[in-house]
Amino acid sequence: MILTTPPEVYSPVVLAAVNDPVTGKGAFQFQGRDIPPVIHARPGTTLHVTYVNSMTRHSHEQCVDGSCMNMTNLHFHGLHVSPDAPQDDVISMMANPGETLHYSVVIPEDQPPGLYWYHTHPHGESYQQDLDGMSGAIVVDGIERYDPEIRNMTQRILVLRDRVTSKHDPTAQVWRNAVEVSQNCSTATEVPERIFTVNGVVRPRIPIAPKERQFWRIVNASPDLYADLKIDGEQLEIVALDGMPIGFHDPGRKTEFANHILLPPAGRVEAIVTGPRDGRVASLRTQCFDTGPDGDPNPTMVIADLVPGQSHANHPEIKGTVSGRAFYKPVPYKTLENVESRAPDYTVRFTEDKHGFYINDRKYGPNDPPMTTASIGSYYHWRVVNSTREVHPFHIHQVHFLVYSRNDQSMKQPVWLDTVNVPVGESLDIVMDFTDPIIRGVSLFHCHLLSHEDKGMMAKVLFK
Ligand SMILES: [Cu+2]
Repeated sequence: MILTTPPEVYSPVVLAAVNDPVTGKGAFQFQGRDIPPVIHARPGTTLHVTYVNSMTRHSHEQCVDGSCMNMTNLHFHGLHVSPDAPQDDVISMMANPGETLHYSVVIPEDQPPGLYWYHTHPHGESYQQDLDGMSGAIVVDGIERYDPEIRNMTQRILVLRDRVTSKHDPTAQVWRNAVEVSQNCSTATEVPERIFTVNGVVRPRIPIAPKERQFWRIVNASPDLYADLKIDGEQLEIVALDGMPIGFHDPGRKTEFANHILLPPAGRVEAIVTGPRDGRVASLRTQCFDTGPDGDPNPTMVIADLVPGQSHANHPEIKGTVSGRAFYKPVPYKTLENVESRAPDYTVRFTEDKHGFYINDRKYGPNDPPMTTASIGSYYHWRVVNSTREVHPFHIHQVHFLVYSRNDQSMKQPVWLDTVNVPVGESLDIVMDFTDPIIRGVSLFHCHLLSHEDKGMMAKVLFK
């Protein structure tokens, strides 16, 4: 199948959570179809989303504490917005079946333009809902101001999700063959059961003419698969990571070439892709990723094929361009040096045992007080330590952070992200940007392997 683009919409959006009548799986319904839209937002506007929980009272799916309860809500991943209701609040805003939530999310004028995403975030049920595909892309318009060449390119939005190919499913091997799943390639010992889909399709074809340059915006919406993306014989020219143009804090940095890019669950990359010059078919693949001895298998597979051809057939209709100049936020060198060189202001330690998953030895409880407090207006030095035998992607709501040191070794090219993989047994040092008063309130940080989050690897932070 040729890759298709989901419907693209602006505020206001009406979205319903439903269950598939046959499989019982959760799904997002938009304008009568089970295809989650790409939500566009312009900086400086308010995004209104009416979210109707039309799921059944009784679920056939299993969540952490038995049958899922089908409660749900929305998280606007990566947006620098308020954590208070009716905005990006996943603690007190919760809809049981039959209830409706009304979101009005103020997107700041200086929100980095790029690719974000929305997904459900009910503690204890996040994993199953995300695995079922209750997620979608958000585009904050205006990225072409950071690289004007993008204006004239075909844009593609690729939402990577999962298809479960369990051993009990007779078609499982067919699917695994279709995407050329490798044998297990890491120290994880279980048999791989997942394959990636793109906008709901297994291994779509993406038309691109020889030497044509297209702008691809990719979100890894899987609850637990890593995507170490590469294209046969071609480099990715990276424009933005986790929604933030790489020059956002450093106007001197434009685009950067990479042979591959690791997207942990929730990670995004926006890159210029060039069609193979000799007109051959190339594939977008994920490479083997070793999740550690206690991790899940994460084998190589083909995600999509680049095929020679004209691209306008599935051209997105909405351009999403914004007039005016690009906004930059350089952080003074002295400020960064000061924050980076002092002892950590806060340390996050991931641990696990057979009873659960923990941050600083505590399992998350919805009624817990904040585990830490931060003063708005400052940069903070946080250290994230992984004391387990598997990887964990660290994510904090409301802000981006600068990853500058790994195991006490300064990184050559520090990078701003909102979700970062923390390797087995390692530590990362990061600079948190808590400068914007818009984030005031109680927010969350957690592991973005959503089954870990459901089992307790999450904590609250109070921004005051
Ligand atoms: Cu984890």
